[in-house]
Amino acid sequence: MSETFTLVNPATGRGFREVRRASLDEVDATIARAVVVQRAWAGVAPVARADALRRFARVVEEHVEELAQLEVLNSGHPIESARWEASHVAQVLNFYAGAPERLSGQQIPVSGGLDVTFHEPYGVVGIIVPWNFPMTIASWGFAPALAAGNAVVLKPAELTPLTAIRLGELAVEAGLPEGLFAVVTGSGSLVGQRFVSHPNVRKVVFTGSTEVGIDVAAGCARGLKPVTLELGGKSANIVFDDANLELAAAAAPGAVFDNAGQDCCARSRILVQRSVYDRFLELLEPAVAAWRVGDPALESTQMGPLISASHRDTVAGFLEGAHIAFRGSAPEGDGFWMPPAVVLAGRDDRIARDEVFGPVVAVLPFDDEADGIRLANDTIYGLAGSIWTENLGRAVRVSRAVKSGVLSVNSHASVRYWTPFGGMKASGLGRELGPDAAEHFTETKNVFFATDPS
Ligand code: TAP
Repeated sequence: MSETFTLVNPATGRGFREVRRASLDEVDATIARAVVVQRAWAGVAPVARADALRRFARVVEEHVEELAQLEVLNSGHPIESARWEASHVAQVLNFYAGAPERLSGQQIPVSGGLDVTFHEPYGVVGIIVPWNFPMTIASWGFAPALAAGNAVVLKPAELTPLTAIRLGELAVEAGLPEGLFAVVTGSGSLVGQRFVSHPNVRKVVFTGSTEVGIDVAAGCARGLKPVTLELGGKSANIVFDDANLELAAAAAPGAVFDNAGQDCCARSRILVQRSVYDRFLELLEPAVAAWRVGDPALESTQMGPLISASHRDTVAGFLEGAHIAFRGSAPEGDGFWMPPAVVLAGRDDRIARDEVFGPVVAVLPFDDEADGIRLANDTIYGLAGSIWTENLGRAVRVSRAVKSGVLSVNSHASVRYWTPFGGMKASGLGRELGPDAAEHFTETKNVFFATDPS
């Protein structure tokens, strides 16, 4: 493996920068330094840790435009999305800056003394990030982990390291100790695996494919270290015949084609009640035609290119032999462009079962509520999903019956930093974000103080 990796602008297909691959010795040295820095950080007064994270948040806020432009260049995200993502990182930091002073333990009644619990940080936490949302997914790990008194070593995806590298620099500019939040670039098989196998990395957070996630979990099991997994999805957008069909159809393209479908929460299966199936498709077609695919630098753009040529080939493979009902448009040229596609699928078709991770949606009919629930759950995954109905009782019944970690009714919103996020079944283990995330980066210690030592 060469010592550097060439970054390619997905909108032009042209290489623009070389990034170093860390060696095993460098990874080990970074972890060793993190061990030392973490001891001091855990001893910092909670209010001072909170202040440090608020300063980090402010510095990120001051660099939103720079971070957003890096994401446009490196990942092809539309500029408006990239600005949202960079602001989101600052908000996540601000939110978890409130955690150090709120990590309260318990006082438990025990005779003969005082029994209390402490939330102790793990030590060094390893965070492995995919290429689809390089900034936001990184922050979901590093902000609560730091707040809880841990050090963080973070590995961005090799394809998209630029915003993570910059966030590492901004942490130091904001006054966080050097080495407390260390970004290590390099391959998953070397850097990522070392986080898994190194005895001094005491917890791992992995986001990416289910296949690699299973390997990571197996490696963590060998080291008896906890792991949080955010994996793939095949989320259902369930449209009942009592839904506001106009709203449901207008919202459907954004729910699956946002970030060119490279989103673990993409509603990549639209399940439509048979009685309104034709009408829904009639409404969906103009909404897909209006979806603006183009230059990610333009504020009017809703969807940019795919991340790489090879990923585009993989996505295109799903369309071979598929019954494409209609497509949107995309620019011609050297970038990794692909027009969105709407496919009419059968329940056993590969496109209705496997995660495509591209701008492709499978539409399937269902008969009644029970059949809709059965179809929604007919997948190994269980990350997100949406339910469109005007019937409150149905909304409650179906949202309790669909086995997914994050559901929305008459909406596609999945991600808020103050509500929990994560998947069931093959979509993952554990939860990120929400009020409890900092606690997930601690382990409980129980201490009994005898009042009458014997
Ligand atoms: P993965 O191969 O799973 O990569 C995700 C992260 O894990 C990257 O940082 C990767 O590093 C690292 N990694 C790879 N092999 C590893 C190993 N053996 N040990 C530790 N870390 C390792 O995903 P991908 O190649 O980016 O995408 C493949 C498919 O995964 C996609 O098509 C999609 O279906 C799914 N995916 C899902 C998500 C989410 S959010 N659930 C995100 C991305 C991809 P390098 O890339 O630097 O090698």
